[in-house]
Amino acid sequence: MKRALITGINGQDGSFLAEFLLSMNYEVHGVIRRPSIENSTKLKNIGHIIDKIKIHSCDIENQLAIYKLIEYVCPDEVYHLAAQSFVDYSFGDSFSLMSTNFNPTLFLLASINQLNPDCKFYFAGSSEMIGEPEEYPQNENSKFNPRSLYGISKLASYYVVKNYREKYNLYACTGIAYNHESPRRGYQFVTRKITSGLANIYHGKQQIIELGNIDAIRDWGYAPDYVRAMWLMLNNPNGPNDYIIATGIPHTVRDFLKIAFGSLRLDYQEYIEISKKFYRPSEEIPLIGDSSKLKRELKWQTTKTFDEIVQEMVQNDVKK
Ligand code: G4F
Repeated sequence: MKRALITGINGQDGSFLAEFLLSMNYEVHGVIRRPSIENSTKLKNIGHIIDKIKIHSCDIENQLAIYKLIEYVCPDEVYHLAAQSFVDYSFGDSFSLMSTNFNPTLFLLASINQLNPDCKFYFAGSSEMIGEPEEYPQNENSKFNPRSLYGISKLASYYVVKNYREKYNLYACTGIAYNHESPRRGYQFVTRKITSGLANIYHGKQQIIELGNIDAIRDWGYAPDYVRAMWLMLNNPNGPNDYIIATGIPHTVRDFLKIAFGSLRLDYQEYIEISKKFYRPSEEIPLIGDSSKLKRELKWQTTKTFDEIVQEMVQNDVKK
């Protein structure tokens, strides 16, 4: 039986990945911060599988704690998903963001290299590493040009992963994932903000949703498809490599609104207010990914269309 360790196991991706690995007969270990363990409402994404997985309380910003964890669990595969993942284009709390998003990657790789060099390592990279693209769609050779500290922190980790792969021969790789959604998406991201706001409107608990630029374009996929890509990357017969994970299909926030509100026979225009406070720096070329390498080499496929993802999220929030 293979043993996997997931950082960020109670997040959207971590919880889907844990379910997927259990279905593949893995022994699944997850890392959670102590405050999350003590606050059971924060374990909502993994509550239904909590008896089937092993949870470790660990501060991943502490190098010694990471070292001991790798020594204790001795995993075959590590999926490093934990991060402060909301993209803030101000450079507000820069030090804590770097400490959360960059240091643990280095601590994990250094520990694996020393204790367990046969362990495979996945790092959750992001389209924010490409940031402000020069071409459309973007592929694995596109230029990196991050424009947020979040993107910089992910790019710094990407280079550490690449270095450990090239210098120490570790099986370490980065998935450059574009936006991916599900009913487990955090409430601050635009898709969940819309579906949870819509559910409140539908039940008479809210009047409007305040949004930023609804003509912003994104490449939105389905989170369970993206965790399958992570596993495929760690079980690649050709060895470790970096891949773009994306649908390649552009949609606006307005498209999302139309489908979401339309599914409840409502007109979104009556329920939204545009607020400059949610505006981001303008984007001339949208972040849309070309995942043909992943499809060609690892036979990855998507299972849900944009419409189906929106409908699933709306139905889930209305029911809740
Ligand atoms: O949902 P978002 O906040 O996601 P964003 O910034 O694209 O980041 C997500 O995807 C990245 C790439 O995969 C990840 F790296 C990152 O961790 C995260 O998962 O915003 C999506 C779009 C943006 O263009 C934004 O300008 O929605 C637009 N938007 C319009 N109104 C809004 C709003 N975004 C938010 N969060 N709130 C609004 O009111």
